[in-house]
Amino acid sequence: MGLTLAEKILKAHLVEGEFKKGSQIAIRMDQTLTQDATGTMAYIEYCAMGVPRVRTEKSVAYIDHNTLQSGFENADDHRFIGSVAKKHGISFSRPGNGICHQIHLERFGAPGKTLIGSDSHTPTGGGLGMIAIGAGGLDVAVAMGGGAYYITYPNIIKVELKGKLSPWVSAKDVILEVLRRLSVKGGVGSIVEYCGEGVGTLTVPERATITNMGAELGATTSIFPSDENTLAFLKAQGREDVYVPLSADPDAVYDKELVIDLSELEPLAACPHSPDNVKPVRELAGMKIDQCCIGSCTNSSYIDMMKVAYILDGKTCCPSVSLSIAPGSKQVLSMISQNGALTKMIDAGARILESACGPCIGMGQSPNSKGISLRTFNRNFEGRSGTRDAGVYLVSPETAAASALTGVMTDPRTLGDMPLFSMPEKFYVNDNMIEAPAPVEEMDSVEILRGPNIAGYPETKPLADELSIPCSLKVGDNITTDHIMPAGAKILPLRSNIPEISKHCFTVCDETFPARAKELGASVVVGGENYGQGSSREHAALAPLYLGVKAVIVKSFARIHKANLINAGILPLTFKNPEDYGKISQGDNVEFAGLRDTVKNGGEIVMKVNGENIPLCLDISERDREILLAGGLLDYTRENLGK
Ligand code: MIC
Ligand code: SF4
Repeated sequence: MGLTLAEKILKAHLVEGEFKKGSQIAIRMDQTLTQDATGTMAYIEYCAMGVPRVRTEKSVAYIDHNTLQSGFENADDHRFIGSVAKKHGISFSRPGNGICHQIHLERFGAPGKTLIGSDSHTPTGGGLGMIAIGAGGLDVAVAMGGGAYYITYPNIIKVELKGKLSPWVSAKDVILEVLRRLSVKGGVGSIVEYCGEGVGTLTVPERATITNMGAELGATTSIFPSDENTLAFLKAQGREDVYVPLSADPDAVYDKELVIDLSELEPLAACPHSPDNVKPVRELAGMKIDQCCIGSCTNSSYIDMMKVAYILDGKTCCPSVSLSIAPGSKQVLSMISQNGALTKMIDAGARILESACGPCIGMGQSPNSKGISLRTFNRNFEGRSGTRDAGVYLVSPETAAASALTGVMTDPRTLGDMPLFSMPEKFYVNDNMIEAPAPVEEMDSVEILRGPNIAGYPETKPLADELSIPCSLKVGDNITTDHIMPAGAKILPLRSNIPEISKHCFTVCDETFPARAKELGASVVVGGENYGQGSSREHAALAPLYLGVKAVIVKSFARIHKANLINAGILPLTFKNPEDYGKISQGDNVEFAGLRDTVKNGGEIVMKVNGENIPLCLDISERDREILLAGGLLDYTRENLGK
């Protein structure tokens, strides 16, 4: 039986486990990436492990999230990360160099390699034919130390692309169509593998837009074959030496198949407040808008920017619309400045932002009250923009630029003929903002620069055998990590300080939660389906850990968040009978007995609430059981390094 492309790469990197569906496998990671909002914690954890130099082929630390320096905190974090990178063998991408995923695609990604990143959009690298997975900082720290990454052998979903995109329809519309069909839960436990004749019509940056937003499907990762377009991209980046052709075997077997005819697609938009709430732009046309934001790791490539500049050329954006543009990297910004495209944007009235995440993570550019914002980003969760009652629509750069001119949602197909936008034969390469690590003989003399806002890892304890504690919070379905641990300009600077950031935990749902949980000392949280979807931020587990949350009991979990809970030593439990969700209320006391034994040996966990026994499942691997017993991955790793 043939193998899928994903299976081929996983097999070549297998270090432990049986290569069969449902079993846990350990994968060697060739590369790692971190960004600054998750990076400080990841490097605090890495340092706690005591491995002097990273054991990967390539590790890169990017600064791209917390670039709004309205106090000393973010700048201190940048310096800390830079110094750790220099000491321990990690390349350091300085602030201003651009968004981690865009740069990694340009300068470091390579077909056939594995990459783990402390950011959920790490699968962007799948556009180059690599297995690129988002994870919590601690998993990335372990990978930097040479440890494997553990996943459940995934299902493989085949998406066959046919035909060719029509003018003004773009890669964003492809992934929005996949989201429309599969939903934000449709990719859980799966790798999405693209194939078919339509693949050859898409450039690497377009493929990367599609794999990037595979994160919104809940997928483990997404991947495209490596073909002549991959070679052309790598050649244009001066990196053709890393090219290898890769594709699935013709007789590969998939768990699920989907066919998308590219020529039938039309411009789409994900409506508030979920990336899978997708409608044709045509149906929304004429809706008054207040803001357009173009950029993010999804849509900030050179070609995206060239399309936008073409649409804006010689025009002025509508007086009632604020248009901001953040080119994805210094490479993209330099190129559009050299060829005059940037001038066209500036002339049209665009507000040019630094090459960074910016508004995507609520770092500025929050919309006006009840504002309608069109964004080329990947997430439109409630409140993420920084304005609680804003309505965010996720659209392609073409739709955003066309709408910025008219002031209403506009189908870009009304723009007339579309010229050919082709990938440059040579990208402008200048890696001067990527600092090399110190040579081995000098690393001891590199001092780690730690600012006063950088606190340590929260205290952990081995798993208790018995618990009798209250439910401090009950929430509903599709709770995102932006609900659990909000981001934005005010809260992000606290990412290195768990005691401080925990004061904002769950405040989107209930402002009184942090104080209540802290006072209770120990409690459980109850939730519905797809709990913890969205980002990889381990702070959504570390803040609850700090506040004394011992178990999270839900109908189902999103992958990265469940792993982060285990890493933090918090029990991730699911209701055996989903209707039991109704039997527990906030404030109820819950009791567990003989926990250590059941966690160790498997079997049903019983929770006693209101005199009734409620059966719960703990669907995790042997290793995860050991991690929970030890009190989290850091303790487990220390114990095992000791051995
Ligand atoms: C996001 O898009 O939500 C982030 C900010 O990039 C996160 C990481 C973080 O919270 O720092 C992600 O996607 O993992
Ligand atoms: Fe940055 Fe937004 Fe991409 Fe997250 S999704 S890495 S915040 S640009």
